[in-house]
Amino acid sequence: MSVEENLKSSATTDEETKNPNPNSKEDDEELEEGEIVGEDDDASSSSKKAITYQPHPLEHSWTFWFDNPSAKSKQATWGSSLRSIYTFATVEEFWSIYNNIHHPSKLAVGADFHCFKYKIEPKWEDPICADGGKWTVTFPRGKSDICWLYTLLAMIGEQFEHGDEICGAVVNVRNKQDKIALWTKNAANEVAQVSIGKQWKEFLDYNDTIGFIFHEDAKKLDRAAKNRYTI
Ligand code: MGP
Repeated sequence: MSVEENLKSSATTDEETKNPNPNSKEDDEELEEGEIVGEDDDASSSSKKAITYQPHPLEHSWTFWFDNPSAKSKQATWGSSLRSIYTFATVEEFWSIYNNIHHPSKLAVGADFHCFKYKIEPKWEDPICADGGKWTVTFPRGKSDICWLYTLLAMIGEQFEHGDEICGAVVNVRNKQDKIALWTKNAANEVAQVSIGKQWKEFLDYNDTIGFIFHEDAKKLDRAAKNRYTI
């Protein structure tokens, strides 16, 4: 089952969806999925109909962040134009935001769009990211939308064996290409990083070699930082 099918199916097969709404039906009466509360054979009761709603909580809350290219070009220090835009904690909240925002192919060149675990800032300076690093995949300009979605679904759907290692992901829209990077916590933990990188490539069906850069190297060496791991 694909990552996307997995997360979507969790919205319909979870036993929780069968729980009655405590506010509107007797505790010992089981509701069928999709049943309308208050519905019975008596047509006169139709005016009391209400639809059950049971959100599907994610393991973690996640925050979308955006760095606007025009504000970024005027900033004195890196990160000063970075803004958190929305935090979600359920499958339903994820789709409601995802379906109403621009995907990478529609973002302006220079934009950075991030999805990070709640309370982790998408910066080398964040204490949880500080000893971490990132895997990066690249795409021709405008061709990263599907892989961005699959990356989000794999993260929020907890598909990674070493999911605790994950901080978040960012898509960078640039002139020549789009880049998606997966940020992790403990760069020195090679076993965990390699496992994450391999699983990510499988989820994306991405066959080119990818590299892992330590943030510590990027801080010191900037563009000259070399991959510490490749797969
Ligand atoms: P970038 O936006 O990740 O890559 O970093 P871009 O724009 O595609 O450029 P390239 O270098 O990959 O070709 C661009 C620059 O922003 C970096 O070289 C750093 O100087 C700065 N920068 C990026 N990040 C993620 C950080 C960060 O977390 N903290 C700080 N202080 N600077 C950063």
